[in-house]
Amino acid sequence: MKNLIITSALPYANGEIHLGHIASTYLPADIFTRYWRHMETNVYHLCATDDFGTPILINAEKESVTPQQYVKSWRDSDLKDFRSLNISFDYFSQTSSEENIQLTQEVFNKLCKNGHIYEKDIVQFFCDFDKKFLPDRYVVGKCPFCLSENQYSDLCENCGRVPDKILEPRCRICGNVPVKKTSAHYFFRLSTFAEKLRDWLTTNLNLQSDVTSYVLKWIDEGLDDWDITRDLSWGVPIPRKEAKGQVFYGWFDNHICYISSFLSFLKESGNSDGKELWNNSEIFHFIGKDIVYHHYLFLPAIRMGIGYEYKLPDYIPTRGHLMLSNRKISKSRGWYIGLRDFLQLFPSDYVRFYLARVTPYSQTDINFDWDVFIERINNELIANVGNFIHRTLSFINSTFDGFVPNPSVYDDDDLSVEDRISTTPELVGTAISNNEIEKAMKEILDFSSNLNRYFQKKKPWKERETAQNTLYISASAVRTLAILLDPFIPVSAERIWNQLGLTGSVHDQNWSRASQMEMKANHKIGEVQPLFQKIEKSKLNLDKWKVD
Ligand code: B3M
Ligand code: ZN
Repeated sequence: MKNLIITSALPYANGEIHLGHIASTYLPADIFTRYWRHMETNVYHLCATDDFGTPILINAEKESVTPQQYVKSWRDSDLKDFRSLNISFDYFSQTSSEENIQLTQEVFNKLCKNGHIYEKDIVQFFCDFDKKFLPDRYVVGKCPFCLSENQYSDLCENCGRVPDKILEPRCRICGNVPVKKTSAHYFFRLSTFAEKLRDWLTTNLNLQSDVTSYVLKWIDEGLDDWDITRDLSWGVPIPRKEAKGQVFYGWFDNHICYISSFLSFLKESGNSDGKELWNNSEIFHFIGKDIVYHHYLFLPAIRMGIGYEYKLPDYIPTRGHLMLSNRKISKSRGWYIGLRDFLQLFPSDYVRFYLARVTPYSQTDINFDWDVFIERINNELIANVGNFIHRTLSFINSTFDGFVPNPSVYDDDDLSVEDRISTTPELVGTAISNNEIEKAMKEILDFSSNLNRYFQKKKPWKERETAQNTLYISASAVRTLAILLDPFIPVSAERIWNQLGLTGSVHDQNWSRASQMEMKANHKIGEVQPLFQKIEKSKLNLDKWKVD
């Protein structure tokens, strides 16, 4: 059986999950995972919290808790949020786990042995006022590549590059100009992997070409070696006597957690040969476009550096940022939609439906617009899909006492619907497996529109003779819809399944059976209820998110 390992980028244990994370990463990964669970495959959807780093330490200090307590509370909160949106992880670990610490140190030792690490004294920013070394995000300044102001020293959000030497530095905590201090650091020789990376990027045709083309440009410009040491107490300790008080940079250990969580998960399920299974699986790392550099260069180079002991990703599905009413999301300015707030107003399936409907498989930014959201829920999810299902099931109740009628000889209209039932599941499945979730959603909506037209044309409330065929076929189509919708809106799909009075769970149905008309004549359907409720904008309080 085919094995798929699917990872979603690890959220920092340092703030709430918002719709931006969901749209670019967790929802696409979850739809993909849920689809593959309907196919005969072993699927493992893994994630973890990203626990280490200066921001987390500083925030824990501010709240007078230990960093362990701090990350635990965010981990609990993230898990709760993911569950409320029905993101179905098989395993949710954390980068500060014993297993990850151990594997990270092991990887470092192997890299040293293979000659990919060297030591160098570096001069670092130190804030005399805060009495701290100021790594990464704690120094802001001007990007040396694109000259954009107010960028972090480890990632320019304007051009996406990792600036080695930020211009006009300032301490982000207090705003003072930091002083410089020297300490010995370990460096990973990323530069020596340029050709191997170029090779991999150009021969792995599963990668999205719009991404690889700019990553290749970065290689052409020259790659800098990576400083993987931080003078900090909160992180994976560097396993060297002389590095006492130093830890690894979070981006050294966090992606190793993809592997360590898989190994832990398997071990807990009684399988100790995780490495072999990893290497016999297709590997997918789902990410947002802001962490392309780390996943297309750093991560593969480290796996190469330890002798390909764990295979490289086959796919790195990468998607754009979510905009809110066409403006960039900014947590500090409060311009974002927290998942928890959103789910207080709407059922989880509404956000899943909408984001799946508008999220392309590309770098293009995704826009969240309230009017479009309301329109799509009301007109597509409810007036199209919900309407067909509800009218079919209500009609069976009112006219056939809740029993699926017995069909007779089909006419051309019936045959054409039968044909759509047999072909649509494959179209939808292929689109999902190509990661084109918005295309898959359009196929389903198209199928459903067609079903509404069929029902309308056959007028079963008038045409008593053909009504039995119409309702038998429509009930079968509802069953097909339940399976097709399951990866996207799992709660509603299960409700449809129950309203059809079918046994078992829709989540356990084989995808190929969606293309068969398996409703039995004389089958008694379940209790019928409207699936969705229209959104009435006037009754919503959206003040919090008003565009000014
Ligand atoms: N924790 C989140 C981010 O930079 C970061 C991802 C790690 S994935 C290995 O968006
Ligand atoms: Zn820049």
